[in-house]
Amino acid sequence: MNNSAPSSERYYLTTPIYYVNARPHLGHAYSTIVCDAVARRKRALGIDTWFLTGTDEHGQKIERSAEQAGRTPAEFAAAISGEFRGLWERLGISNDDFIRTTEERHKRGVQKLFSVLCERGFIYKGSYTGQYCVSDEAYVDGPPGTPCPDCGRITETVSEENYFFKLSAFERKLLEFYDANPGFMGPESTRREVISFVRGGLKDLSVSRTSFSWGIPVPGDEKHVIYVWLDALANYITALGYGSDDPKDQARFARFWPADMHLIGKEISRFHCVYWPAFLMAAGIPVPRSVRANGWLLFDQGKMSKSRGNIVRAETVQEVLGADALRYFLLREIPFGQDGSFSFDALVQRYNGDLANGYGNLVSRVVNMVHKYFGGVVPDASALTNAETALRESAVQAIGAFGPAFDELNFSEALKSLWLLVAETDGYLTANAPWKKPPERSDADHALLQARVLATAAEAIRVITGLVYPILPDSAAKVWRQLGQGEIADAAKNSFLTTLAWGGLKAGTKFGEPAPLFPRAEKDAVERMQNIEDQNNKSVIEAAGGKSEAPAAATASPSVAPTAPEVNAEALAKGTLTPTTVVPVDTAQPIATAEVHQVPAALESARLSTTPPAAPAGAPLTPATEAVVAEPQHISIDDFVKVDLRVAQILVAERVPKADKLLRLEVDLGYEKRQILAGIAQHYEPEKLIGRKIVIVANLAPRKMRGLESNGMLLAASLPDGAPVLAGFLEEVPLGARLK
Ligand code: ME8
Repeated sequence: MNNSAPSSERYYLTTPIYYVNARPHLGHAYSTIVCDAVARRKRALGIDTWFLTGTDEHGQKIERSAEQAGRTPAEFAAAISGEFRGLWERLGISNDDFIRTTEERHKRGVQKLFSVLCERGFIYKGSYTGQYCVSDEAYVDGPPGTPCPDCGRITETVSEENYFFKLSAFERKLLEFYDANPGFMGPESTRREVISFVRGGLKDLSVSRTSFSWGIPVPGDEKHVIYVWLDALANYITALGYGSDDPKDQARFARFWPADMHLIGKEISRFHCVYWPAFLMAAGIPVPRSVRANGWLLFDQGKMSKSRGNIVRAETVQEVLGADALRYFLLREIPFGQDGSFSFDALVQRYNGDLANGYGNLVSRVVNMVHKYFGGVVPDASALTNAETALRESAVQAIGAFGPAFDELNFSEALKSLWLLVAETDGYLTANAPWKKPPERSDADHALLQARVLATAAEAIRVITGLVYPILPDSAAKVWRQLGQGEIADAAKNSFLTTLAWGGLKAGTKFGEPAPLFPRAEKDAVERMQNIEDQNNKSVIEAAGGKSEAPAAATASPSVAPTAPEVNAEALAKGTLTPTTVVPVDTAQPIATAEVHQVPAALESARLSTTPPAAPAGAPLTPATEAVVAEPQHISIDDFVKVDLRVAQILVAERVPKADKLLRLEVDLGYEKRQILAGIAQHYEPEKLIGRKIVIVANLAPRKMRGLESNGMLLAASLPDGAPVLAGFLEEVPLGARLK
């Protein structure tokens, strides 16, 4: 099946295309940096490389995010896609193409793929009633109310007439394929999971939707849009030119397909290792050569993700320590394929230890001494001793070990072994101390030693720098210049890694000027990064008019995943919050709110929740009190509309074991059902709540409490004693109605 140009001649690699429902964070940067490092090494090995990334812009999730932000899906997608593109430029990512699934070239290719699947008899029309997770854009087996196995959100029941893909016909074929191609997917845990999923049986897959329109229409039946995963996966071929009549596109497709590696996060293995090869087999297109799944970057104990709100932005690290520091940390710290924790402390520790004090310091010492003792010209290293031979052997070993480890994506091992060479070179330098002339050594002997030691150490640095270039491209470029080697990007174009060997640094080479590489991070570096993140979060919160845990879709206006006010627990405990403060009910704290009929006022006061109260705790809610509290900290109407207040009906209400204050509610918004946790258990009997219509903040970032996810918060007035009174309506209101 894989019969195009062999990998030794060309290499095509891809990142996932990222959803545009929120701004990029370190998790996205991680996968993209891995691909960038691989692409750079391949190019420097003289391999014709094509590196693709892009954004996934269709589907119900994006349509809803756009609606919540008060934008059209197209505007919303363009803004966030721009954020991704801008970040990759800023980080110096060397992608050859960036595909947006809203582009015409993609639409054309997807429609062609769909038509080919129809023509070849793998698509038929049927009807589907089942569960769907909008967040993961995935079908889920189980009865109504089943939570999504991936994200835990309550699935929605969809009942539609759909087109189906005959996935069931590929069960055996896929298993045979995995068997015949053991290198197709990795790491081993992914391989095992995928195989057991397929062995569990494959059902036909619904590949169109009719209940929303933000997608690519099914050719000839435009009320259907193509299932977002079929649409998204096809980016890997449409970006190359699949579906185009232009001979240039056709040539690119013929040259680079099948892909050598789809690099993905482990949670989307099923789509890449099951659906994607099945679609391709059905269409008669070669399947990719490999899929590799990175583990998750964890932060504050959980997967870093926009929905959890526990993100760190790559820009923050870049601003304080530089992009190379981030690349080094991610690739050195996390054994590829495993989950790994990110923390500012660990980052700074690695930066100072390995880069500032390690490699950076070594380069600076040697380059400065070559300038000081030899006028910046590499001396002739004659009369070598055992020490030079030993260092040379270590370098030769490093050259031999680094490539295979890197090519297996064992970046951490590759770097670890290369840093042994850094340490050895450092030790060699210290042992020979070319800066110190003992009195018994003649000037001539000392000059010989200096020449030998500095030329040898500089050569070791050249080897280290050449090898590490794909991981530290900016720093390697600086060192290459300082070593008088010119532009490393040009060297990469000339495939310098194919000939990197000991002995390349010639005597007489003129060094460039010394320049700082990795200035030591001072004690405040962690704090500075935290402050930048806090500042960023604060601006999100201010934009949303409250306190939030969900900074994901930060400041740029269209990207804001609107947030809602949250309890100021400390103030509450001290009894310092006034009754006009809106607080979430999901925090198991007393609730307070202004009258719900005046939602803007409620929100306004939420914004005030962090301001010192003017009224004593428990003071009766009077207009006068409100007037004092309501100092003129106004939010604009634009801020207000970001908060999506909706009418919902309680379907299920039950106590949460071992949590006195919490109720677990399942609520129906008309357009979807979801789970909310509310801190009202001491004031409401669960059974009496069933059927009741309430008001919820529908676009609050999900959060976990007692292991359960809460998707929104309900609004209630807080009586002076802290008892909540749920907001409701005197007239009939339809489910899902928006309060505005
Ligand atoms: O899934 N740790 O897009 P997405 C490691 N559009 N990697 C992470 C990460 C984390 N905490 N968070 C995100 C989609 N990633 C689909 C893909 S492809 C045809 C369609 C990375 O925006 C990782 O690569 O949710 C993960 O698979 C991807 O971002 C998910 O991005």
